[in-house]
Amino acid sequence: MYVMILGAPGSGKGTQGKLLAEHLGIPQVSTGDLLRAAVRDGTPLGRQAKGYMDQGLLVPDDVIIGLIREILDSAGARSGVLMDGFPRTVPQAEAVDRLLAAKHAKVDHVALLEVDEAELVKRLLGRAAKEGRSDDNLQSITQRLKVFHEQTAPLIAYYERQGVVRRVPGMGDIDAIQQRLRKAVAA
Ligand code: B4P
Repeated sequence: MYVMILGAPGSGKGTQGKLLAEHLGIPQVSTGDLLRAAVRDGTPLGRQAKGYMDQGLLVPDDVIIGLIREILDSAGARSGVLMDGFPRTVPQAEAVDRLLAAKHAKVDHVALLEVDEAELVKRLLGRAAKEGRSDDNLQSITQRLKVFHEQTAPLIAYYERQGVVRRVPGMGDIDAIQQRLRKAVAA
């Protein structure tokens, strides 16, 4: 099963994705986590990505598509993956479709977490206070929300044409949201 969690920064992709992947028995893969690990380890990928991430910009598609290919070709991904934070642009989505088609697979569900903008900012500033992630500051958060509306939101129409979008209200209690998500991908 190939499931994608789509939502604005702070919508709960990472939080909910982890729980949903455990429930479905498939690995959760987050491009954000992989990029942050690469930055921490000072790899060539990390050195390329850091400036974009800190400014709240997307890392260029050609870099990410190589990473997505590695993820989908990995042994752990054979029976499915929960995609957290990717694809984030239409070219990335087209690449995912091509790579899955080569395995006679497709994206089964796109769970769209819907959260008010004021709540998104509140959550990310809350995480900044706790974890100090370098892109959780007001300037970068504002930029990430703009990037979401301009570059990632068009994916909703892209996947609606495939009939796989499941809209899930993402406000409120983490467990309640998880129950809604489980129902949405079981339908
Ligand atoms: P990501 O790591 O994907 O970061 P994110 O959008 O901020 O979401 P995240 O999953 O971390 O947070 P969540 O909503 O779960 O990307 C970071 C950067 O990496 C991007 O800006 C970009 O530069 C780069 N990147 C990643 N993937 C890319 C791609 N495919 N292409 C190009 N560039 C890419 O949680 C946020 C906070 O809310 C947490 O503190 C959490 O505890 C809290 N929270 C969650 N649910 C809650 C709830 N129900 N109530 C209260 N708080 C809640």
